[in-house]
Amino acid sequence: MSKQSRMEPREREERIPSIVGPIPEPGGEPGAAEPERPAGPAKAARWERIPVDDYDNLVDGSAIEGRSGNYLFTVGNVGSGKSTIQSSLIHRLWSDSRILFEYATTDGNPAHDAYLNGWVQNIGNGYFPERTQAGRVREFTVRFGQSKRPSLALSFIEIAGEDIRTIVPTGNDSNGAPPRLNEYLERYLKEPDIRKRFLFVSDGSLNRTGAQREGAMYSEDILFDTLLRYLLGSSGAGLKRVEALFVAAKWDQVKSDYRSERHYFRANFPQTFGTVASTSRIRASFMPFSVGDVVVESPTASGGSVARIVRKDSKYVDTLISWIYQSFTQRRLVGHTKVRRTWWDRIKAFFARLGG
Ligand SMILES: Nc1nc2c(ncn2[C@@H]2O[C@H](COP(=O)(O)OP(=O)(O)OP(=O)(O)O)[C@@H](O)[C@H]2O)c(=O)[nH]1
Ligand SMILES: [Mg+2]
Repeated sequence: MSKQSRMEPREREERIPSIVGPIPEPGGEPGAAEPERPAGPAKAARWERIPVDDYDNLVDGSAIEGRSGNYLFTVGNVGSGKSTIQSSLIHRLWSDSRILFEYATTDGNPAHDAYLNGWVQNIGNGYFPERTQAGRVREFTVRFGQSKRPSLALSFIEIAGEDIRTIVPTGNDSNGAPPRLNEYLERYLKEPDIRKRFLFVSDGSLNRTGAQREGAMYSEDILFDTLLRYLLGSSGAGLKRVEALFVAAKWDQVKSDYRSERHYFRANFPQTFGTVASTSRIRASFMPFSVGDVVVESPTASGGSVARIVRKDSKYVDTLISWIYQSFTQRRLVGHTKVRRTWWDRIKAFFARLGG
């Protein structure tokens, strides 16, 4: 991919059907000033959120079989932060001048690029993505790399937590059918020519130490453990190996409760940890993630409150980019940190030495 193949901002802008403001310039420091807002009273100057959820680019299930390529599957509970991580990823790839980046969706539907433009624009203006609606699956492909590094075509799936957590038995599954993931997701996971990597997203705000944690405690652990068993099991996706990055999301809210992300995962994921440690078929890394500084603005016109990103922090998303790129290409992006063997990997090596 040459420098010339990078889409110019103007070209990207023209693809947006209902744009309400300029797209952040590529190369601008995230967290630094986003596009200048027009003068005038604060209320009038505020950019609207682009309603990308209305765009017509849903997976209809007719073309999943036979797919190939590099796919990142982001899983986690409802509201854990999956879409925020994915849109931060696209925003950062888009705006980091050290990276060559382009949209590479193959089916020619302009709504795909418009959707990603909407994400870039929304997060650039401090808006979190809308919560993903259950039953609506979207697929995207982007391509990124550097002039002296291979270009990575990366596909990913946007799916709601509701469609993932159905894998966990509830005890109320009265019809006798085993609990299942969203059907489309299952079909992607069973495609043999798709190279798969996984982000397991944990909601840090539910794992704050203290009283309110009790209700949620270990439910993510059960979800993650069930998913890992599904991915590896012969009655599930039947994968030979699982390469996963466990992400402690909303780290800004929880970091003062734990000495490190290592302590976070050790405290909250005993069952998942046991499964990871007991097999050499899972390669696990882990990291904290935060979009940056978040304020809750209230009340809104509807009486609720809304969270806004007031300063973006690129260090977490850069680590994520490093992991994705290294994991798929075995190469390192220039200027990005090297992803080291993690604590979980080391523990596994220790168990392996014991003959476990
Ligand atoms: N403080 C803080 N809040 C966050 C962060 N990421 C997400 N949130 C909050 O969590 C909410 C849910 O995040 P989403 O990214 O929509 O979560 P999701 O996993 O995609 O949710 P579903 O699509 O409903 O499954 C956001 O609207 C924010 O209010 C973060 O890094 N820091
Ligand atoms: Mg979502």
